[in-house]
Amino acid sequence: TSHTRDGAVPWPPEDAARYRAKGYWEDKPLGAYILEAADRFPERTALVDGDARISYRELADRMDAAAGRLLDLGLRQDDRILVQLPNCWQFTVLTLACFRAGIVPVMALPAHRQFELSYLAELSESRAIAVRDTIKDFSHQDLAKHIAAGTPAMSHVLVSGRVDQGNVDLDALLAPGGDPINARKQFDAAAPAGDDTACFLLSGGTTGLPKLITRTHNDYAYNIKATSAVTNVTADTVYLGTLPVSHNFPLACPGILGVLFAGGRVVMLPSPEPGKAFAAIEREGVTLCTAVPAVVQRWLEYRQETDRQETDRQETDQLETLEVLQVGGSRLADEIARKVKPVLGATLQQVFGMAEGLINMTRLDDPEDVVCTTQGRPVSEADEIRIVDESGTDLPDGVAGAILTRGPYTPRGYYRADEHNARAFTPDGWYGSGDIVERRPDGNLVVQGRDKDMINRGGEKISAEEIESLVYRLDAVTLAAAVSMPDALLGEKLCLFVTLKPGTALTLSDVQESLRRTGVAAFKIPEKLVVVDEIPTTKVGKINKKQLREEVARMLQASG
Ligand code: J2J
Repeated sequence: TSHTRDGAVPWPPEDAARYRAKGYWEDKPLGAYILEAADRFPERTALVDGDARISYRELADRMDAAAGRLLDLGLRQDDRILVQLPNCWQFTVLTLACFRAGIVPVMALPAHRQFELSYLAELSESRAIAVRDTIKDFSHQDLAKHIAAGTPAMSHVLVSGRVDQGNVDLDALLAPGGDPINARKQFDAAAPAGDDTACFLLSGGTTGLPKLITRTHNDYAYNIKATSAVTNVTADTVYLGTLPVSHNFPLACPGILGVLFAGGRVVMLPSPEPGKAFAAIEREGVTLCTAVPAVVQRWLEYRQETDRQETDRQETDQLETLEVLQVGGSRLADEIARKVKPVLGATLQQVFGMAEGLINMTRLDDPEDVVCTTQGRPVSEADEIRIVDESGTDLPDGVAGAILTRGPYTPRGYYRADEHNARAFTPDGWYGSGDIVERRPDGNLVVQGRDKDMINRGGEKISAEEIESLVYRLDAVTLAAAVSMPDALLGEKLCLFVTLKPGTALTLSDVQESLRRTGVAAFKIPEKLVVVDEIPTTKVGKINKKQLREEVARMLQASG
């Protein structure tokens, strides 16, 4: 594989040429799509966040003005900004301004802490970090200052809210500018190329720390267009973004960006709490929303509860406008899937996607059996899929195996990760996601499991290896194994098995406290600890995680 100078892995030239010839890649930067929408619908509302309402004209104005101010700070094309913002209009405007200026946002999660942020800042050589001052009493501003102090390349801390001296006022940076026409000319002339990196997404993490995924303007634009077509996004679409929007799913599948490309309206909400989400759906006339299965379950329960209380449903149907509910990120149980239409009144669209590229979706007009029991099929005719056994031999339809994929929006390697790339990609560029999938004769995929060492906690991915390596910092621990345990709401939670040095003891709160001190995102902290005399191994001497998963499942069942 060849590498560009900055560590991103390009597509081979013959594939790139084919993707261009077919029109998948338009060599148009992401910001240009937004400006086209703004030209068509200047008066329409683009973005809603609480009391803030931003029209397309204002969005375009803010985008270019902010891009100019980023350059004024001394940032240049291909410089990176570590972005850690909650769901708010500032996230969207900053992301668009970065696209416009060719500056690359690194999509960190609000849940990340010192451990993840310092690693991401260093790997991406970020020159700036953007945060909200505080979220739920946690000072992201203090953490950001700390990260900046420890990252040689980082010279700017951008803060939305109460801004400490020495930091940059992000809200002011994102304000509309004085001369939109000139700003636009300037950025049109210096626009990033289609092959340039548009953003860094984070991998779900199968080994060690999360990898960075470089998404180019070309491939991400196509990702957005292809998913928008399948989900039928138009200028009349009203989208509610409730999942953390730095995730690929609510960002671009079709998500915020797809809806803004089309001239629709995006409503940003910081959490999917059903009371607030339903009220927002009613208030804004939301037509499309994205959820993980755990959120769907909460919505179903809430709805059934309020239905019992309301006698006159006609007048109080808060979800009347909701046409499509997209669900993915982890496996949606068939029996939950069957309730979506009858209880919420929206068409279910199952989505099996990954930040690494490939997106599968059920179609809006698929029969109920397909919608409720499969995770759909690729969104593009150019997505290539193979289902293979352990030796890499293709399997027939109906037999579950490991999924491999290639295509115009599935990059050929992680950023600066040669060693990992050699394992995650075949020599001819197929990406193995680690999911075990069955392809039905009708082409739809059913996710049966996975053979990667990851815990999927309600859609948030946790690398077992990452947690184990931190647990080994504890003196008492001789052997550690992080595995998933079943959870009724989240699907899976993290359970830690350990063996200890003779004469030592360890409690769950010891482990939790230690990880918290390390500054690890809260969702990665183990929720159960099992101290054992011996951890079982397989014939080849690896930890037998399957047996451990079964063991903890039995323990939970026995304890009711
Ligand atoms: C089972 N497992 C699933 C599903 C993802 C759209 C939707 C999801 C993601 C995402 C995304 C699943 N059933 N329906 O980026 O754009 C698991 C698989 C997969 C991994 C990818 C999008 N949908 N998964 O979840 O990068 O194991 O992307 O390989 O976070 O989530 O995780 P991530």
